Amino acid sequence: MNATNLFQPILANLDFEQGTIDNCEQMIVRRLSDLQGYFQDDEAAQAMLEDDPVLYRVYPMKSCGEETGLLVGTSVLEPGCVGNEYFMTKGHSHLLEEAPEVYFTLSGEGMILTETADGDTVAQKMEKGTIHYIPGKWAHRTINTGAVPLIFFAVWPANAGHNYGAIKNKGFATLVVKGEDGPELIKNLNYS
Ligand code: PAN
Ligand code: ZN
Repeated sequence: MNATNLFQPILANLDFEQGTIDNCEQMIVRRLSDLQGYFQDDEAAQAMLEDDPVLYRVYPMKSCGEETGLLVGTSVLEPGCVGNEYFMTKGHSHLLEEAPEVYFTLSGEGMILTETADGDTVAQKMEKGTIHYIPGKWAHRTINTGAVPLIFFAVWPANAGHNYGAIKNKGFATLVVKGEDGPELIKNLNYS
């Protein structure tokens, strides 16, 4: 078969320190202003908006265009808090509900919250070397509970798509907050 009729293999390099991928489609930057309404302590969030810190960046590796293939990307989630809530990603489920995903933690410390539509939560600690298999239908969010960037590598189906609406509206049933002795999981009283 003629190789020119096939999707072409792609090569990229991952910088393990920075979490960047050089052959990157288009870096996504999420600042605090992109997550308005996501944190419980709105007063604290408003006060931080002047600086509008970067919460995370996503580096999607260039795709070969295979629609039923896989997408690959890294996420770099900065350390910090809004009130007592750690910096976190928006969180989403996949538009193609049954689409799963794998996260592989490269560095830093954090949590991955996976949650069903009914609010059943599974929280796992993320640290260098942990692999997280997220089955289809589970919404997922990552939280940086450490003092350095949380960097992880992700692989998901190219046709998965992202559904942010449900999480934006109702949040996650569980929150990860900074307690006296470190991260604590608490019930989200505003969860609807
Ligand atoms: C990840 C996430 C990334 C950013 O690549 O998209 O960590 O999180 P949000 O998309 O929730 O802002 C992934 O889960 N892709 O499917
Ligand atoms: Zn995902």
